[in-house]
Amino acid sequence: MATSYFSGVPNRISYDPKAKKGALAFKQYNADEVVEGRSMRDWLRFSVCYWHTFRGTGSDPFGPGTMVRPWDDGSDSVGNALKRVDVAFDFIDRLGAPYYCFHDRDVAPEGATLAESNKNFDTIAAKLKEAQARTGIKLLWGTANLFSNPRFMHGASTSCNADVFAYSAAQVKKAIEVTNELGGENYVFWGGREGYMNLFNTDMKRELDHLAKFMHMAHEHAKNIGFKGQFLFEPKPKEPTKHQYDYDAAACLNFVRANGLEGIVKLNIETNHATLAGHTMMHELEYSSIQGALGSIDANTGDLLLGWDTDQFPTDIYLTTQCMLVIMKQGGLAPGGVNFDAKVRRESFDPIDLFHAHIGGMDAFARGLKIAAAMRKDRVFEEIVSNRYRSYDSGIGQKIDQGKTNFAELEAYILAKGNPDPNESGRQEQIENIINEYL
Ligand code: XLS
Ligand code: NI
Ligand code: NI
Repeated sequence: MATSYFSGVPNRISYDPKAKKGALAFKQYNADEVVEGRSMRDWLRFSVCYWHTFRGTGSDPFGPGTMVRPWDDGSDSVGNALKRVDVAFDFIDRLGAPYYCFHDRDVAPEGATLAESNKNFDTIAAKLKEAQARTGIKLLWGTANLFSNPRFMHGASTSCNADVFAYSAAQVKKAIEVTNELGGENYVFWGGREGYMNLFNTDMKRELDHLAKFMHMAHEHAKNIGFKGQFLFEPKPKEPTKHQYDYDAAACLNFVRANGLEGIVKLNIETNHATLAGHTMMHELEYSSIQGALGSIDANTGDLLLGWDTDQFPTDIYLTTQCMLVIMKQGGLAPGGVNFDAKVRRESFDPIDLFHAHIGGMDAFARGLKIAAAMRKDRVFEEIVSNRYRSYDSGIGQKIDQGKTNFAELEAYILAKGNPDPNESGRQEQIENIINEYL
């Protein structure tokens, strides 16, 4: 159902590499084009996020919102929320993105009580369900906003206030149920304020224990209602708290293992969060992937000159190529996807900017996909890497790899040999040049 708010935008953004520069057309993303035996649509599984795209106002710590959104009356009424669903689905449909994501409170207004909030959520969910059926757009993941309301000032499941823990459980219970009702393929836990501001007033052990209990109860409830979606933790090191417990992939996976959540929770890795943690996106992806825990990604990028989570749209082909190399190596992300947890900048206030932003992000990822596929076809890194570790393919190296040696044998080996074989160059500059030949 086309609304009147995007006049001048085609009903469906097309793949048209010859369109003029800056046109509302994809130059790289051709949904049906097959890359390594799979369509681009299926490799990339793009998702539009409701919070930034339909609720973002452009406010920042220094000033109020700037966005011009003629369909939105600015109120937190159910009527306004219902109207927003029509506009959101019109937008996503024109874009041709197969998925969307939301927090409970993005789509439906919070009421005076939890019962009222749940009622609002049900009203909007019915409309979302109808819009999904009409357009074929699907829910990649749902989540709960456990950080905006002042009740969450000390955290949600890690709050010092047991009633807030209970409230959070009730809210997540409902959010999982609605996600299930809408056929959501995943459910995300981003620990909004699960962390601390001050260690002197914090019982860290107790808080982490509560977080683990919360996750087990969430899993139990999901099982009870037959929710088949994947649970995902979204690591972030700081902001809003000074130290979030889900700091990075390593901290999350340690928590998962320490609390018997293996096989229950995977990770949703976000670029800007990786940067804030002092990692590259590629590091976080690789680190989770090698442990079978890379479930989905929040595709955005930070600004290295601004210290916060600016959540800009990804346009850097080098970055998207790195992402796709790791994603392709593990055979894709499904049931996860590439969610644009990204917002237009405050100065880009027109509705049309939302299209330019998403088209740019989708094209950047499509181009990254094609570049990664070309590199994989030539087996560039595969050969470099296997050659680099070839000393482990036979002899003493093979014994080490197979766990068939010990310190005494290794000592005898090296004493007899005198010195290790000489090292070889890492050839980093050459590798960087090779990468540029593909870009
Ligand atoms: C905030 C997070 C958030 C999650 C969903 O920094 O990225 O938007 O993706 O709660
Ligand atoms: Ni995110
Ligand atoms: Ni973020």
